Amino acid sequence: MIREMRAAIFDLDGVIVDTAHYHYLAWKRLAQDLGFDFSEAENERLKGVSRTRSLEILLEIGGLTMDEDARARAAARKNAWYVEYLAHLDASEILPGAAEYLHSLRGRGVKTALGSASKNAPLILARLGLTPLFEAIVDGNMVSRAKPDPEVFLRAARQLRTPPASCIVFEDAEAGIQAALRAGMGAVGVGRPETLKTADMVIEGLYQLNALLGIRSSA
Ligand code: B16
Ligand code: MG
Repeated sequence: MIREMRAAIFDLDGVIVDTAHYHYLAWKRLAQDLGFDFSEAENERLKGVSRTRSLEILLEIGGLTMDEDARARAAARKNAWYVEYLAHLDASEILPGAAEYLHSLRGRGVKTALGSASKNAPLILARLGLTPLFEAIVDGNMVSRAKPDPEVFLRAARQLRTPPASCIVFEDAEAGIQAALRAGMGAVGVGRPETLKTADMVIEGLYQLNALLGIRSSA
């Protein structure tokens, strides 16, 4: 289906910046504190998933159960470590071509929004110096239903005053692709076609779109 892109909605982790590694370090630290190891391969299961659900998966991997209070405390400890790691984040960690692609969209009058599960998204955008490139920011603090529910992307479209059919979502997680499709939006997968099977198209990174448009990408 060919559609006019009047608005572009971006996931954060895995599309604009690779914060997955910092999430991994913080979850691994929690796992070790709880007495089990947590591998990078297992961390793949947490990508794009909310903090609460990530903890449930981690506990399942460690074969542990916790009551609600203990889970809330564990998630808060993990987040404190994660935020500590984010203190060192800077613009050099923006994924190749992301900033240039956002600039080019704005230059062509395409509206831009962020649609991320992360409650730390505003902090991350500020550290990367990217906040001014988004007209709307919808993050994990503003939604009650996680991807694959379309809530996050529908809210972003509403804030941009753009009908869903004129929005394209850029996402690295299959749950996010599902959310975009359920919202009635176009879905561009960022990553590998094997893992993003239902996307309308898949690219390796935003730098590829710059190449098509003749724009030079950083890094
Ligand atoms: P936080 P995205 C997601 O970001 C991450 O991919 C996922 O690993 C993380 O658990 C989730 O945000 C929640 O993050 O703990 O910072 O609220 O890919 O939706 O931009
Ligand atoms: Mg992501």
